Amino acid sequence: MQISLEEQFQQKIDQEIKIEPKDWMPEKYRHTLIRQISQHAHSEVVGMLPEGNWITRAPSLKRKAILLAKVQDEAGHGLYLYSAAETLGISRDEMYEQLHSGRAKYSSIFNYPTLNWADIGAIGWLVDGAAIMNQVPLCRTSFGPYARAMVRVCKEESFHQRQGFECLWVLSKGTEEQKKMCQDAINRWWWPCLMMFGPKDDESPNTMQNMQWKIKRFTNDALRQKFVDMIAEQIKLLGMKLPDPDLKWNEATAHYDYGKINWDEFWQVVQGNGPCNKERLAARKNAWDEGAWVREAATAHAEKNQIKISSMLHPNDINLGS
Ligand code: FAQ
Repeated sequence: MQISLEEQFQQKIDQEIKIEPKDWMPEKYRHTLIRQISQHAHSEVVGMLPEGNWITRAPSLKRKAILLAKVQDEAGHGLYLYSAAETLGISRDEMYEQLHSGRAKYSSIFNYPTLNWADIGAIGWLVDGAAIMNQVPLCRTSFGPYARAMVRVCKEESFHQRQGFECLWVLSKGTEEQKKMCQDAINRWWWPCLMMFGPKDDESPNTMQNMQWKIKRFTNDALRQKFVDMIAEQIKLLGMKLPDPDLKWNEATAHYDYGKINWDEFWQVVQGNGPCNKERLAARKNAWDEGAWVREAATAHAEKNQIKISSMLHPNDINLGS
């Protein structure tokens, strides 16, 4: 019996065979992967900005070294992800253009400000914690290059989360003022972190198809719940509180119940009206403009090398002969 290309494609996915760049794939699969991977890459790169804000003001050399390493890791994640997206037939310049023109999204979380040092701990513990919860299942996503990139990303994110927790741990055992800073940062980052997982399942247009294609392994709400369950336990060790009066262990479901998320705020931020959207985009565009000379110099250097290599070659050198 003859089956269509689309059916063969779905069969491969159902059998857990990875889809590779040169394999046949439905255009919608290619398109949704370019959308998700490029937005993920943009998030890593824009995500360097809130933390970069504190590199020069880190409270000690040790904290500065840790933060520098973390921010560099995020740049690396962006590069692996841009490379994975390029295998689907989009150029890096096109992806940057989509970011700079506002056509491509990046994670809502990076549109919030880092007001004090405790925010750096909260980003590591909560933002990287949410990122890992979402990204560990992506190591098994159906598209090979994305899945392989995520393996290394997740190893590094796990170090990021631990350093964030340790940073808050020190503050939570410090002076009254340090304890207050720690609680204040947790209060400000908690709800935006829950929003990172995306809209509720019944308002998420992409989830159903993405689950069938095994791009996503869990729905937005399922991952959000896992995150709440993890953090509700970890925060006990810090002796701090999550800013949610409705947070309560539910014996019947064996999960924590939690309060209502402000979805209006989420969509406002996604649509460009969050506290730092304009500043973040302006910083990225500025980096692109200021980097023009580097791109030109690198291209000229590559072209010069190419000429040198081809002029060094004599026809005899490449005659493999009979
Ligand atoms: N922010 O139908 P769904 C990190 C958009 S990396 C902005 O549910 P989908 C590392 C969504 O794009 C963090 N937009 O969409 C780090 C779609 O719009 P579109 C990034 C959002 O794709 C840590 C629309 O809403 N991680 O943190 C958001 O099935 C510390 C409808 O949504 C990834 O990108 C949002 N939060 O599920 C770096 C992971 N949520 O495109 C520095 C990979 C949803 O149709 C420091 N991505 N939207 O116009 C994913 O897993 C998925 O794309 C979701 C969204 C779960 C984000």
